[in-house]
Amino acid sequence: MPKIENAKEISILLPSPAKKYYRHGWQSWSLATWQDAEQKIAIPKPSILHPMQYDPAYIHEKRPHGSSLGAVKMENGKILLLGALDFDAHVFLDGDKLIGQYENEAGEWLTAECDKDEVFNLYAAELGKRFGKNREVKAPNIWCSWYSFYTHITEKNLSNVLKGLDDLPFDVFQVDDGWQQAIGDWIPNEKFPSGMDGFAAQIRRAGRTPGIWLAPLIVVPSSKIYRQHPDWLLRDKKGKLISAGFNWGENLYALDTTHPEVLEWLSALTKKVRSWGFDYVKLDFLYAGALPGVRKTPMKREQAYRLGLETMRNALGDAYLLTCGAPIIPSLGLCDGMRIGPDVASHWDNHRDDVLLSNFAIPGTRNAIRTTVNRLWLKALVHTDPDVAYFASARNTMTATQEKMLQDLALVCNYKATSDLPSWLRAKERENLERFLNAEEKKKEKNNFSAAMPIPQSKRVQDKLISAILGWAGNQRLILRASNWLGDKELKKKLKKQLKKNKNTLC
Ligand code: 9PG
Repeated sequence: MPKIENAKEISILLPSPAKKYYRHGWQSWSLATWQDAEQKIAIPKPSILHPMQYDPAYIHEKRPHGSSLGAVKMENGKILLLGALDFDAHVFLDGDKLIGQYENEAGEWLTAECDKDEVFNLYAAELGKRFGKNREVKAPNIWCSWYSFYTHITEKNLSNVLKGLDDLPFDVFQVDDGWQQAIGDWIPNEKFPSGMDGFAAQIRRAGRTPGIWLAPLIVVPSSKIYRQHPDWLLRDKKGKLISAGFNWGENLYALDTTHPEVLEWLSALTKKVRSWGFDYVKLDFLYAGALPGVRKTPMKREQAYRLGLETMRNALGDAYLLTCGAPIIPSLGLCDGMRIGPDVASHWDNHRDDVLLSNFAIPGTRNAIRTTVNRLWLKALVHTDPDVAYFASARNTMTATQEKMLQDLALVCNYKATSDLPSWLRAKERENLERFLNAEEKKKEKNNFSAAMPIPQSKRVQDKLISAILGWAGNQRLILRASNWLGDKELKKKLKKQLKKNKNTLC
């Protein structure tokens, strides 16, 4: 029988030895996996990315552990789950014990033991009672600009895509990262001369729902908001800024969502985006709101995050809200969809990221499938976004089987999106995409995702050495900036070439 009790710390003696441990990563991109009870998963590298990929408070924990919940497959064949029903909780496998800890005050814990995965459904039901569920609307079919153009979007190239989608059954046309002046300054840049209201109107005229990306809880030093409001930023006890990671060649910092002015600003920002005409909003890098730090109004860090999210949810009215890079449990009930894994990429895996950096939150299709499959129990509460699927096979390095596995996962999630440009698709691939967009939901049991599940590890001494060097290099801002710049240059060149080729046709 499931049991609910209130405690700051709870310790459960396992009735039978642990074989596998369900490790639940904190936010969308953090690893969720069934690991061997004895397995040591190395600390991911580089450490500069820790705040944006994992819960930095537990990064050095040696025991198998996870955020909010943990579960054990035991030798007797049963599964025992320990799940928090409140904020700021962590679970550890400690030999023959499953230990749950809240960071500050006591809170509720669910303990359940079943023959099968049913324990996850019991946990989801209790979460639903406390945090609520999404609204009962079907997830839309989405064209998203990220995985083809990355930040190199312009009004012109996106309007070409809009035309090229023609009669493909997409509901939403979502503008991703690249439209804004800076991370923190959510004003259209010169690449969108009609403004975002103008572009949203264009999307609507084409018969699609306008969608947009924002990362409202982070700021970069080059933004105006960073310079104008130093008192809005999350700091430590000594007043030093808390790092929210490193991206776009810059340090990332977090807004303090307990600051009344920040809440007002978040509300005004999301209302502005709505007034531009966007009915689908992807809020990204949300973990920043729940990082450990000293807040203006002291409260649990995940509760502080939820306050920020709730403020935005209210301001968004009936818009579809997709959360991304989001702490999983504290986002429930406030969003319609949630990214439940890291980013996909046009490759399956990457030796550097998997073996040398032990980083399973870095974009890559196998990483995305692994974590998403292990979070499918969330389907009872929210639309589960597995990220985009690929169809233009000449544009990615995956095998047909790998491409198909990602497409099938989208059908299991019943959340369908792509970034492939219509001009990339051969006739057969376009047909395939159309069939996919019209397809019914698939059952998880009827699919085999096992090829994506293992956690690659290497015992080779050379790998250990290279790993140490790479870990060091990955923390050097100059190297990160240079690689960001080189990657950007390469992408720009590719896109230019392609635009030239398609000059008279559609992009
Ligand atoms: C826009 C992108 C897209 C994408 C989001 C997010 O940890 N990482 O290295 C990491 C890199 C990129 C990233 C997330 C994490 O992408 O998930 O869909 O919107 O931002 O910048």
